[in-house]
Amino acid sequence: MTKPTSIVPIEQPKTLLIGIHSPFNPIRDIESYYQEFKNLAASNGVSTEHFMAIRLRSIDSANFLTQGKLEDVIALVKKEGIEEVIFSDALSPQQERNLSRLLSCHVFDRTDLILEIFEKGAQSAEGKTQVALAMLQHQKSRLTGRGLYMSQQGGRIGTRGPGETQKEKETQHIEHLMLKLRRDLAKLQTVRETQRKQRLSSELPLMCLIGYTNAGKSTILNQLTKSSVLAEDKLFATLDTTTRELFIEKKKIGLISDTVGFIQQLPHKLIEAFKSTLSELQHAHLLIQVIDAADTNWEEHINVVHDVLDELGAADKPMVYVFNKTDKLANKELADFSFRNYQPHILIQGNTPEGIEPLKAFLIDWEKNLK
Ligand SMILES: Nc1nc2c(ncn2[C@@H]2O[C@H](COP(=O)(O)OP(=O)(O)OP(=O)(O)O)[C@@H](O)[C@H]2O)c(=O)[nH]1
Ligand SMILES: [Mg+2]
Repeated sequence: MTKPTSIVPIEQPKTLLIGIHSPFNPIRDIESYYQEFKNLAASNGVSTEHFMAIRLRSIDSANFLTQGKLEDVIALVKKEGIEEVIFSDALSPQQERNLSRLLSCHVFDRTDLILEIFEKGAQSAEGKTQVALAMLQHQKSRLTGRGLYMSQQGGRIGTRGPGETQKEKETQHIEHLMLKLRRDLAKLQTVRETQRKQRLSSELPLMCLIGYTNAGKSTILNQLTKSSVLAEDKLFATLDTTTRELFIEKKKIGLISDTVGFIQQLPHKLIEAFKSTLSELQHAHLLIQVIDAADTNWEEHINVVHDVLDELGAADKPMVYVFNKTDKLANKELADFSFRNYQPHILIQGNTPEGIEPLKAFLIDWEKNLK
């Protein structure tokens, strides 16, 4: 995946995507999980031509794949001349290293894939710093364990061989860089905090569009505020928070923010890193959770969003569930029945002026009742 930047176009390596179905990943609709994984790869410019689905009954702690499956993958990698393999799930640093050696090619996991999308897509100084911090944290965790292997080369186990020293040096270097980035981030956060205070002093209610990636948040922001925030059929199209004034029928309702989307198994490092961007949520008067109603995993997506909100300390905020993309539903009434546990909720089609009307009506009522 990671390529050095160069003006000469570099040919993409031949990549094999491996979709994992295991007891540790209890996904209801595995096909849609695989599709999401392929979308993650495609959003990163990785070809999805070579895909292999693997069902595991157990996970091998050292190599992730059990022996038989490992042999299947080795054979395919040889036969197709595969140069890099990406797994749909997270691998431990040791599993990633062992697989890399056994398959004789680069091995990446879901976290690498997501981090790289974020790295390529971050626009603002804050976004870029946050991603750089998350990447360094990831790199640091990848050093763990290597020390023992390296020091065994240097002498008896238990002695501090040259490997350990090398690892310490690298760790120190990374920690030094991380410290610098944290300082930069703190400065940027001060600016954000000042802007927020100015906004709060205006006493306008703040609404935040939140939800799973690709649910349609930016489309809705654009439709409501006639903006032109990037909205596309790509995972993590939005990485920075955008705030706009919201007028409905010429009445100023408040401020509305579009935020970065969530995804299942969102690397913890990224949640940590994006806490400052997402701090907007903690100040929101209303969370507008956008859900792709046509995605068979919609309920799991809601659970993912709730887990992340918990982690961000924003789980108790008033929320409206906005089921979007109703034009893609075969039976709207039946679907509405399955959404009944999520209240209050509305159904919309965010990409047309008529389709967004129920959300406008809801927000007008909500604003009236605020007083
Ligand atoms: N059919 C249909 N497509 C929609 C609707 N709303 C949004 N889309 C499409 O869904 C895709 C994702 O929309 P975005 O607005 O970028 O989604 P997002 O939630 O902002 O995604 P991230 O920023 O990646 O988290 C785009 O291709 C939109 O055109 C809708 O109501 N119906
Ligand atoms: Mg978006």
